[in-house]
Amino acid sequence: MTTFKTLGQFIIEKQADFPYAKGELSRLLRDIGIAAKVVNREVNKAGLVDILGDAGQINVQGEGQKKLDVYADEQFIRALQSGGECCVVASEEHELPVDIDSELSRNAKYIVCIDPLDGSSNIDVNVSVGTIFSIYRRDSLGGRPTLKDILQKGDKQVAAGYIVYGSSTMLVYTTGKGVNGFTLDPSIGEFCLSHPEIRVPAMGQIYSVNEGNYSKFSDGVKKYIKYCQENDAPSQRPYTSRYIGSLVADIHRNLLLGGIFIYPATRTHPNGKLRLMYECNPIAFIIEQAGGRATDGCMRILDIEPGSLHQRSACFMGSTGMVAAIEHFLDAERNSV
Ligand code: P6P
Repeated sequence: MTTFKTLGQFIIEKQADFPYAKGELSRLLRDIGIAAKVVNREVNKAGLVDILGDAGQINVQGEGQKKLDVYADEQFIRALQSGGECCVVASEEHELPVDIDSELSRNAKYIVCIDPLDGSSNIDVNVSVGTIFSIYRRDSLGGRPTLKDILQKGDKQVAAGYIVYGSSTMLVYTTGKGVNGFTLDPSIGEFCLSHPEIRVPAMGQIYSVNEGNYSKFSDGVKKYIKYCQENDAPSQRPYTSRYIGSLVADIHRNLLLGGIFIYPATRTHPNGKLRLMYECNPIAFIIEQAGGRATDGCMRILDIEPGSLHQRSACFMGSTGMVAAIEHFLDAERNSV
């Protein structure tokens, strides 16, 4: 039986893990939790009000922006502006960083990279969507933060998390001392600790990949998929393919049950599709903190040196044993060239 504890109580309690903490990161996480509740309210009633459909704009990714994309982006930026603990936001919805230059945040030391509403193509068909965030401490002192402050390796994250707006709404995050999950109780409007100390099983039987791209995959990825289709998992049960097309939903399932999420380089996405700064890095941080593994097929995702804000990366993330298995096929492919 998990002790009743709200996200706010948990954040304050865990602040003791950081002897020099002055509460800024705690307040920043609180601000993100507040925005998550506001976005959740709109996601939950998306079908009832005219907030579905395209916002008629195209984002930096060249993707049609859904109204909820724009709304979520506005709500998280607004919460971070009013909270005063963040100096700049790098958002999937903005080509350039959004400078949070206000009296309140003048000396803020945290940077937030965020995908305000991931999986938004699923909004209109009522499939789970999510928010993904990554928090860094700025390196530079004084003046406005620079792009160099933002483009830090994933290994330098001070915190990362996601919100999954699904059958229930959950916030899962890490500050580098394990992973904890909180479920929103709408009756009291609080995220409550529901999944303490999440650990991803070392092996699983679920593989998540868009097999519609099969013809565009490398031989190594094809060999892994074929292996899963023709063999039983170590549990002596057949491997299972599960793919929702919403990163947060696919990762959340594999985090809890064990499994691997695969978005490899393909002919149409030679560097992978998912963005390093606000999708791969935060998820990789969470997966590693839960005892799993996250690589781009060659190296640890958290060791990738970012070159640009919206750069993409291949990713193989989840149960250690399953990521190691696909790396075996990828290594064999590289060595056969
Ligand atoms: P595909 C959603 O657009 C997203 O960024 C992730 O949430 C998801 O995992 C991926 O793209 C799905 O991509 O090419 O399989 O539709």
